[in-house]
Amino acid sequence: MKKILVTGALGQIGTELVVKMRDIYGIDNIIATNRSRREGHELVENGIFEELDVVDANKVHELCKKHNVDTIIHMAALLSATAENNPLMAWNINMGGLINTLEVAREMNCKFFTPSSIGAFGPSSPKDKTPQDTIQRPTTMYGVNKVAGELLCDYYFHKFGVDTRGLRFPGLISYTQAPGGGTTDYAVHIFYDAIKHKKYTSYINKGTFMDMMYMPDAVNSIIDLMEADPAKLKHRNAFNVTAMSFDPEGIASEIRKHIPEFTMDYNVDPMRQAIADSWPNSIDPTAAREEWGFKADYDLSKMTIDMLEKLKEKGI
Ligand code: VAH
Repeated sequence: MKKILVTGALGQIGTELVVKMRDIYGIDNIIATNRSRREGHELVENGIFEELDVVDANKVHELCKKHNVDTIIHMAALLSATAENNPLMAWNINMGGLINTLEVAREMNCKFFTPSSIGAFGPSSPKDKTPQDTIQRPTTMYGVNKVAGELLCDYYFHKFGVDTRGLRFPGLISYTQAPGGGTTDYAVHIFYDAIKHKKYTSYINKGTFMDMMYMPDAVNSIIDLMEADPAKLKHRNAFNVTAMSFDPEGIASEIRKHIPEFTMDYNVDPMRQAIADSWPNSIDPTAAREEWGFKADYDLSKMTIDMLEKLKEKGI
């Protein structure tokens, strides 16, 4: 990978991914793109930044040609809760953006990454240690987008030889850029409220277990997968990856080890609870471990320490 274009670069994953990739591959080799420019943002002011709405096929093509990219990291998409509130817009953006970027990858012979999600599984998928290869009948628009996206990326690999690779991400927790419109966002908000208010009201109910991962591990897994020997990949789109599985009570009790007075109550959001209930309690990342050496460095305890420390440094 020498010239890498990232879509959705100012999003929750993109923000940390671009910083890491600029550090590894050189600041002039990473083209950060986003639907809107945010003046003053470090990624906009330092390095190459372009405005790009991924539903504009011509603009996708124009920027990839202009910068002669050899790799596309396609992150721009609507997350599960936003998608469930706007299903047609989600289809247009999530699938329109994907086909536009895949087509340019085909024309320019680019390596290609886009994330899938545990949301690609549904109520009829095995709930615990969900296997890499199993039934995928999601009941959300986001899940439909992710399953269709996985199939489309595999198609572009088998039909056109595009080197497509993907990861089924769990909920991602980060302190740099808050997520927007996800179901697992509670696991980020809880840290901010614990520091600011010493209490949090969870919209996800107790006993609702979901896979989670700290953002540094997510960013490293994208880079490790993209650098992996293609001959070793039996799967491509997309690998199960996870670091931990917890419910709101689990993360609350870990936070309480550092903020003893922290309390939590519940005001369950029926829509996001229904989305969470349709997802696995835990997924099995064995294929990722065996095929390209996936590993996560942060467990719940280590992540909690780092999140609280970094958010306090930010002055939250
Ligand atoms: C969401 N954070 O909540 C995303 C993710 C597994 C969850 O796909 O929609």
